[in-house]
Amino acid sequence: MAIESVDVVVTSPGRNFVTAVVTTSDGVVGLGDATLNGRELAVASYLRDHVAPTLLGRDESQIEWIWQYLYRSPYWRRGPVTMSAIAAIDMALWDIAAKKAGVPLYQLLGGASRSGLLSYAHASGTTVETLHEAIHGYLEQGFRAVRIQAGVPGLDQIYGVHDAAPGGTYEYEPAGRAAVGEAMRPTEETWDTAAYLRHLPSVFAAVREEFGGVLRLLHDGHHRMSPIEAARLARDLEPYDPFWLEDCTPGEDQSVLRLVRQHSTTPLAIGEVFNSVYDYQTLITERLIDYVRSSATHAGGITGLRQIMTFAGIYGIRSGFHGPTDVSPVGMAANLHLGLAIHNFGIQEYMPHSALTKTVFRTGYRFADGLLHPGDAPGLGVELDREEAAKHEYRPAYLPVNRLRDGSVHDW
Ligand code: CS2
Ligand code: MG
Repeated sequence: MAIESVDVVVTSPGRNFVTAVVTTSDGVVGLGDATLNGRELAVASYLRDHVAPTLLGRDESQIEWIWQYLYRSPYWRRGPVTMSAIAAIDMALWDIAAKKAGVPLYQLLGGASRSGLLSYAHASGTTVETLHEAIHGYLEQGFRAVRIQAGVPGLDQIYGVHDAAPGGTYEYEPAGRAAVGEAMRPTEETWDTAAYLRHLPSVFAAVREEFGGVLRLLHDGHHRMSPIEAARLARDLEPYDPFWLEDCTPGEDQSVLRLVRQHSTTPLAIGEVFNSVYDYQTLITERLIDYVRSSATHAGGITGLRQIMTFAGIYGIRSGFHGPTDVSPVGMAANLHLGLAIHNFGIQEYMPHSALTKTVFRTGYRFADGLLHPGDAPGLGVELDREEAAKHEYRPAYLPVNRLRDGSVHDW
């Protein structure tokens, strides 16, 4: 059989998503996530203008060959736009292969290595009190692990820190959005690393005091620290037994993690902005991290992410796949199938999509008792309702920009 069409669906049910829809000559449809937060249309064009025409008529069962073709043939390699586009095609081809076999995708990846995937939720609060409320809310939902982010005295608004909305819902959407057809500029937030470093250990202390020692606590540093600042925070959090400290420094310079390692035993997670196994080369071979944060969506699909996890497995490094709302339900399902199959699964981030998003993407994965499972429908187990998708036009949306008090642009 052969690839008959490759469509690209851009939809915005509450936030933007880009989906590749691959259809075969015998009528099987596969879905792939190509959502790159804030740069969605660049990937949509890459797929429509440069990838789709080269795939028509090719044998859709040659998943590895097509991955290598898309990776090696354009001359330009890697980067988030290219790798998200490759990811979408790769996921769609795996979806098709599993649908044709009549099995959930994890069965083609070696079968289940476990019964479910330990997942963590995003708990945050502008104060320690509201943070505690959020954690209590997630514990009631069954979570056994939470990422904790908190307000810092003297800073107005911090990315990823929100109090529960009226009615007690903890869902939030981090990107600001314009109206359909309107331009927008990202909002700017003021950041102060010294104030953050002074405050955060007291937040961990308060949470341990309230919730005891068993609950798994994670924290995301959003690439904001210098190497020595990161080393200090990793050391200061150690008494509170964090599950991990994520993105403590910007990811580009892998060697700086050596310094952080010298000063603490806090487990480290990095990689949500990485796109390929080469981004991890030093980190993995020198065991500078404990968890791989990539998602199938931004690391070349199931094929790309599996390469990373096979390499990481040799060094005892485990997965902590990126699962924010900007990874679409299709990308999330890809993470779950791979996570269920690999031996070196660690934990899965779970930021549930809104009810509106789920009217466009019908998902089969389930959450119970702290664990996610991809479900047992053939393929990825996600359906795209194209009629519903067409009702939600693309709207420009950007993450906020981080600036220091003097106005200079800061890492995040
Ligand atoms: C965050 C994300 O989930 C995380 O760990 O870092 O919210 C991230 O900021 C967004 O996915 C960026 O697109
Ligand atoms: Mg993160």
